[in-house]
Amino acid sequence: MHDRDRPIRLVVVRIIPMTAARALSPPLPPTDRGSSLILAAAHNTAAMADCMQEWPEPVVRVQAVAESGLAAIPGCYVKPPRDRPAAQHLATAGVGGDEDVLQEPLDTSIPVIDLGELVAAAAAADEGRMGLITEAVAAACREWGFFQVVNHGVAPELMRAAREAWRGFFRLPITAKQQYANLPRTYEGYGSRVGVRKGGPLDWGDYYFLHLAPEAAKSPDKYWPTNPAICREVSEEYGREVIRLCELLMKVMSASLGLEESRFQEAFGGSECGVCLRANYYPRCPQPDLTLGLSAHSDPGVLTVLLADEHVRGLQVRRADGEWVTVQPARHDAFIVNVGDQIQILSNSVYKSVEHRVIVNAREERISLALFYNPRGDVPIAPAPEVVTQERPSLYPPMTFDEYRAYIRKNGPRGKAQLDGVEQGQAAGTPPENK
Ligand SMILES: O=C(O)CCC(=O)C(=O)O
Repeated sequence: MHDRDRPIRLVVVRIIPMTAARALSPPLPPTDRGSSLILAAAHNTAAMADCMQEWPEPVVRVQAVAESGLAAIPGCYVKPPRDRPAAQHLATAGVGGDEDVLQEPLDTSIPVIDLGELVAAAAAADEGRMGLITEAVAAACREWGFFQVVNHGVAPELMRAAREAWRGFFRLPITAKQQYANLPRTYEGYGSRVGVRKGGPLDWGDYYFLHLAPEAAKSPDKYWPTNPAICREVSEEYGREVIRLCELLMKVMSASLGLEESRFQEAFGGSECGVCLRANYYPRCPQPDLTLGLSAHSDPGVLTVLLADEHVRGLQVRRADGEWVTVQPARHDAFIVNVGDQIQILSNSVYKSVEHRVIVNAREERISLALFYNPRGDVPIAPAPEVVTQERPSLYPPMTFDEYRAYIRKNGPRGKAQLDGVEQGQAAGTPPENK
């Protein structure tokens, strides 16, 4: 392991807010392990700010590699054998009509939850209807960390329009998209990598990342594409509607854990929660057996609402037994919802965020829209006192999302390493690779 890789873990293991860490002076004795880690974290945060100004090497668009006609993918996209998709998954991830999409055996499908009655009750301000589905949601969150929702209140036409607007963007010539090229400091814009480690492995996908909320974080004029013309307007409306769905899901998930309906929202920053959209584009790949569209990761935020491609499968979820399962969208207008790391922290690991990844396809490109509902950046998140008991003591120290997310932004997707690193009682500072 190179020295340049080591600071990663120190950013993750801090125990007090970074603002306080910055104020610490002079250095404490070297025997004070906690304090020296905090100082190291502060130092590394500054170092990280520097290294996150620019990408470490020229960014190559995956679309350009795919369109170059190479028969073999460049080595930077080749995954170690243990991370490659199994042959039978590639065979079932093909393209197909509706019958094909609906043919997978039910026992490998993540649960599908019908929100119809709840959405109607919410529209009629009929409180107290939550009990209708809390059990199903609790079971899905415990067993899978993933579920699909149908009849969720977001219009199918809007979903289709959002997909098509972003498909339109990715189909533009690369030169037309370059003006939106992103930088690692905010990630906003058109990107082709996550993580700033020089020579680090790359995934077979391009993306577009933008902030939808809070209002102060949004910069449509600076960061949102104007081509296709519909993209801004549709993204705005899509964001508004899916955020509403997230707020409903927060209530249901909070109630499903036996907490007040408003508990999650309050804990994660009330009306100041952050929301981002990541439109993913996975071009055709000549060697899908060697690579991934997106490496295994759990989502750092609260929850994610994914609109998957209506024709091409690709999302895989790691089941409790360690097997990868290809997700079968229940319908073209279904959303796939997953528990993020912050719910794992707040629930003291009763609900767990689950690793997922994306496999790619030799015959078809694939598109997906992931909307990430995140905590307000500066609110320390820790297990809710209601779920901490003597038998189940708190597993996580408080940490703000801004600090937490820095790990992923620097390192890119690495399974659940960022969460494993913050569990109380673990050897603080031990790099995930060495565990
Ligand atoms: O493309 C997909 O199906 C999943 C995307 C995803 O996991 C992400 O953007 O974090």
